[in-house]
Amino acid sequence: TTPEMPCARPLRLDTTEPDFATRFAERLHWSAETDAEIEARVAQILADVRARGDAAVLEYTRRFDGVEAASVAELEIGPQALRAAFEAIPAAQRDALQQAAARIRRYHEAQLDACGRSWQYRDTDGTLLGQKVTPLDRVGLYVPGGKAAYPSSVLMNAIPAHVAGVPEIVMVVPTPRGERNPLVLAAAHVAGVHRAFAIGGAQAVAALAYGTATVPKVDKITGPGNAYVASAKKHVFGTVGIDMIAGPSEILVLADGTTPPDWVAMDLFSQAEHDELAQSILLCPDAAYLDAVQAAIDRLLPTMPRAAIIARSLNGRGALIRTRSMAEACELSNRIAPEHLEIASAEPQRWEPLLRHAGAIFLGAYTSESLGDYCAGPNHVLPTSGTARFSSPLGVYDFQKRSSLIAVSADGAQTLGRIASVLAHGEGLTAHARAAELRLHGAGHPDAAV
Ligand code: HSO
Ligand code: ZN
Repeated sequence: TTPEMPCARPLRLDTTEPDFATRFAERLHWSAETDAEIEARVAQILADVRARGDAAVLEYTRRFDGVEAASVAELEIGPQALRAAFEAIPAAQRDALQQAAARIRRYHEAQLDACGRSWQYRDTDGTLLGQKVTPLDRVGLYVPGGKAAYPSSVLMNAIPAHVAGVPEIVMVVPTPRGERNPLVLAAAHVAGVHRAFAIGGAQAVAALAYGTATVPKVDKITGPGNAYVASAKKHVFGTVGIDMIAGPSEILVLADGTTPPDWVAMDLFSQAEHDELAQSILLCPDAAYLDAVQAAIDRLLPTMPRAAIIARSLNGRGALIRTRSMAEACELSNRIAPEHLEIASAEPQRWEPLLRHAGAIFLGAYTSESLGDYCAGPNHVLPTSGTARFSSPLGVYDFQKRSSLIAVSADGAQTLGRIASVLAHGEGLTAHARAAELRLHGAGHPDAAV
């Protein structure tokens, strides 16, 4: 007997139905439930690593990953080992990694030029104002182990850090039973990771956040992870910076019916195959086109190795929605603020100006999200669960910080001093007022008669 082939029937909705709003809201709903038990265990691991450093990291690594080591130093994967991993993978994979890395680097260099540089201007009285942009000193990159390990995510996290000028990128990756993922190590080599450790989980996050004798303390931790890692990152936030805590991945396709239905079906699958909680939504004004995509889903699903996950994702969270028009589809998309937004249209440029909230916008039938996931150049770490309303893709700016620069001239101190003095008196802060007034000509200047 062959195992039963799953079938995928995303919810069919129509914006003209009276109960559309409710049914749509139900389908969108997702909440990051925090599991109290996970929180408690993570808090304990963090405290333990903070108190006992390497010894605690070793113990948890033995317990959770089944890796025996005499010291954390033994768990370091040196630059030679990263290079060796790169050299051992097939040439086609080496090439693909390098070409993807070059494109991702180029994109993030453009980002650095456009919005990652220091700037300043001068008032007419000579006062200089500006902002100085500097890279973080050291960042930690968390890479999940096992099935969830994506070499492409190593590139997407490490390259912007590198382009930002971060001098030390420290990667941690769990190696359950000592199994190292060669592609992850090869990607680390290509992306310019400086140090790597075969540790993971909350204990690795703690080691990076607090530092141990062997693992250096970093200033920020980025990268995806399971519930324990997410909880650990939330806990250490404040001690170090963190990137966003991502929810399940999502794609929204806006279709005008001109893209082959198979292409759209496969793009919905490619999101769904990540995770049964992933969300794939198609919006189109043409009901016959939605039928054609459903037919493509039915025909293509049995050919997919991950059919079971795809089916669970599409049945549980997917939707094919008929809208009154493309304009209405754009409005709906803005309300969702999807992580990935494909405009599967013959005139993507016509709709793009209407689309305000999305992590990444993919224009035209040829722009599959998949190309963006790996190698187009933009980052694939994107805001999920509607957070694209207020946040942005991971970028060079996440590995930089800004300092204000102020250099007041003697003339400038006259104008600014009078303003500051008035406001300081208004706030009842006399030292502030005096500090400004002392610098007024004829007041407290060392050359002036008192
Ligand atoms: N779509 C994922 C990224 C990814 N896809 C990695 C394949 N590998 C989240 O943007
Ligand atoms: Zn993907």
